[in-house]
Amino acid sequence: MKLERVELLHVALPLVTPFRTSFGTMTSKDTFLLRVVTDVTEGWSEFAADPQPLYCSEFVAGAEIVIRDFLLPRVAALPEPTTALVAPAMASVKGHELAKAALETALLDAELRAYGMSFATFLGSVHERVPAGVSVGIKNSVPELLDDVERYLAEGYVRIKLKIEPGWDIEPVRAVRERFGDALPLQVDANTAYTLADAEHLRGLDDFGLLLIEEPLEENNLHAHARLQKRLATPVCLDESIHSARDAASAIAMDACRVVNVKPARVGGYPGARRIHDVAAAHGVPVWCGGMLETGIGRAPNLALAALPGFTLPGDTSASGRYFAEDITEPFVLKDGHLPVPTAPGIGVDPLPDVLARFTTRTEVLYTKGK
Ligand code: OSB
Ligand code: MG
Repeated sequence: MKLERVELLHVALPLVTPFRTSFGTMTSKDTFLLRVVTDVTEGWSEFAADPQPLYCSEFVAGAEIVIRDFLLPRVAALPEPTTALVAPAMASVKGHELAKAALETALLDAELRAYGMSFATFLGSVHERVPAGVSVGIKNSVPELLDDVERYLAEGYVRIKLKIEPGWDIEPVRAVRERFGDALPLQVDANTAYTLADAEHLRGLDDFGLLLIEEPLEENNLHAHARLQKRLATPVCLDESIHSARDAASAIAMDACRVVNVKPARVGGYPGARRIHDVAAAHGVPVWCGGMLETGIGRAPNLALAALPGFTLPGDTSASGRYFAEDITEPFVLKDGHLPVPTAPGIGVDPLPDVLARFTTRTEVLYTKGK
């Protein structure tokens, strides 16, 4: 497999409803897709972060530079850009896991398409469909939140995650429990909005039988999360703080988390995500697949990952319609609360050319062989 061309397509897809978290409000998914062309086939991926570095330190414009100026020259110098060689070739560039994940995933897609092998087979997935949870943003009022949760439950979602922040935590959780009962699988995500000084307040959440509280404290502060876990019955789950299997091993050893949210992009790609799954499984720690409001291009391989045996909790892998009126692939549709794991070669989906053209705002050629 020879690398011939790499294109970057900026896309902007309006969200069906604004998504508010403790770090900001998103009204559209603005990111880029990578299209790699080899002498055999092509491959696609989606950069997972946003135009602003508010969820994580990486952002769209920065990632474009990192891929073009630092990652691609290293990958293009390889005899073949196969997955086994690509990650080691990029390793001398510090950090930038989401940028690395985008390039690695597009190349892996091309490689697997050449073999006729799906992501699910490559990763070792064991399920044909995965249960779907939904992440519900911060709302202006509790009645508005209850209406949204009711609608998602009517659509079939099997687990609800509420975004929380100081001033929007105990009250919405209590209201959802009162309205929908104790049996509803329910969890919360603070996206780093609290400090250890809030431990007593967060202990108030222990009354509600939550599955977990996700990333309550600052990113990468495993020590503080371990101290908080000592004071909470609710399992702490880490998202932002886990960038590698080593991080997962440290966090589990310190009891800084009892659950891990695995986002392939945040950990540098799918092989890295698989390693976190393996480390967690070896410790009996459940994992689930997070999301970044991906289009179908990013969602498809996430569903394959979510079908690994250690993904024992429902993920944030929701249907296309939860995000977009129109997706750039054939839409993922919920059936009995589940989404199908793609079976076609590679990521298993392709952009719909006319829809992609309509949502593309700018295209850059990052690499052409021989130039
Ligand atoms: O913290 O899990 C998060 C979306 C964007 C950035 C960070 C997060 C989220 C979500 C939604 O919670 C996940 C999804 O539905 O894709
Ligand atoms: Mg999160």
